[in-house]
Amino acid sequence: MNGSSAKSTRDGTAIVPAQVADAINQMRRPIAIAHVRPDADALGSMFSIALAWANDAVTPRVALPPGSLSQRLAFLFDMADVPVATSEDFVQADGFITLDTAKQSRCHVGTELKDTDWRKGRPLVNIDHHGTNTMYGSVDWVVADASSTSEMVYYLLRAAGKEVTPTIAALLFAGIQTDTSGFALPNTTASALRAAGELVHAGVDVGDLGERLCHSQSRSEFALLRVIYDNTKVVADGRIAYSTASYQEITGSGCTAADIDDQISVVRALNGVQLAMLFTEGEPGKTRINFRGAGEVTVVELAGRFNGGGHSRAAGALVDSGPEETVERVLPAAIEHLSSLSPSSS
Ligand SMILES: [Mn+2]
Repeated sequence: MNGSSAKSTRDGTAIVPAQVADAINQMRRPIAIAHVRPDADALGSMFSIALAWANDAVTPRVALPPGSLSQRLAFLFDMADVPVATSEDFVQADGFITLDTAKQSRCHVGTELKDTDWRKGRPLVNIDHHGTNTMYGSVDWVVADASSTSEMVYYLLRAAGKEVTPTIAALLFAGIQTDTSGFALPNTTASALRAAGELVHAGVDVGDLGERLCHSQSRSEFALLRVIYDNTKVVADGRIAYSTASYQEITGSGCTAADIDDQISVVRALNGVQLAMLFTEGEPGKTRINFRGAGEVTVVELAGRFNGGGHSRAAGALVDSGPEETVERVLPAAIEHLSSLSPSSS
């Protein structure tokens, strides 16, 4: 199955190709890797793989360069308590498992290794749910219809006969819950809900996890949201909304690039908005664009015009310009994209 995606159906995540567990089972010193600016799905799936495969003979590590964790998600790392890969571990590793990461250049291996050939021909199992995945693994398991990589990992653990401990269950549930925006997006399939239900059965404290994920905003995150509300603009007869946060505004709120996560939901929540965008300058002169589409409006093509990618209705891109200049370039493209999809009736 090298270089080819597993056949998927709308509810097909539970069909796990045997090659995936077989390839991981051959590793003794694997490193699990997720994407830069890891979200709960990236962290939950990465930590769970490392925990599930650890035993006396197998010593998995996770790639978690300094500064990776947002304030909000740091508790997932504390909960998992997994060993972090050192540069020596990258030398010693006999394989890699990448999670939730659409292309190899997005792998979060740290600045030291980023531009090197850290993989050095070793086996790499690529587990992901991004339709834009470039199939860069020696084994690729990509299910674009899966709600989350965490959902896929749940079915993988089940197929591989691994124990789903209460800790693993909580980590995977966090990934499914956040990637479905609290079971509220169209990717909330029966398969996702079944996985979530079985994870609750395995010991998730749903109330506690929800409290930590949804009701534990720091004052600095709150201050950043105020900026994003303030900067929101609505154009194209109310069909496009966007907001910005400059580097000064982000740091002025007491936040860092790691805290830019789901703030796009502020803009996306406006009634009538079909295409939402958020422009955040996490480091000076570099702007991350989050795109969200509602209903029939897909955004992955639009993100692709700026070298980005993702899911059909949730995508992102990173460009080398400040937010104002980026808005000037992207907004006309967004307006054109929307009118090509659904010509305005006016
Ligand atoms: Mn994901």
